[in-house]
Amino acid sequence: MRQTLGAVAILLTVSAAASAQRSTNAAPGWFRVDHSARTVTMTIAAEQDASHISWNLNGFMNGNGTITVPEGYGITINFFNLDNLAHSIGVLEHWVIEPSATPDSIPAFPGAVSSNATSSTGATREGASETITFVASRKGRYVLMCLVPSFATGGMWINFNVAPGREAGVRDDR
Ligand SMILES: [Cu+2]
Repeated sequence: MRQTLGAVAILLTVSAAASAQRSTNAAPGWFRVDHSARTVTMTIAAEQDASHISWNLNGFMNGNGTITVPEGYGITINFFNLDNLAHSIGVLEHWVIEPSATPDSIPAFPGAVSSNATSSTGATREGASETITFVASRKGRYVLMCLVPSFATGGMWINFNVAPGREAGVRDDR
């Protein structure tokens, strides 16, 4: 398991450097789209940033990144917790004004939330991983976030768009 997590950390570091361009969709190493199979597979890590102050998802936080997937595609999110607290992952309806400190655990699509997602003790633990799969069946604006209370308000959320057509990628607004 340690070797697996180490490989993920290296992959994320390399892909972050390679996708430094701003405000355009990119396909970093942790994001794979297969248009013939109509699937998108991504690796998302919960971790601390370089200053070890804030929580983030693949280095993104507070909506400064946007994942776009095509409507109707099967989505697989391989979630790794590289932090020392329990974290979770889920796709929820986009909030109207600001993130909630106590989000509900109702995903936007069946299956689009990790287990015990709102529990600060029962969510995905340090060093653990979980895979969620769902069909992005409705176009629209959603959020990919940690559902542990107060973590989204602490930064652990990014935008998750389901677009009509074949648009797919990751936009970096950091
Ligand atoms: Cu979290």
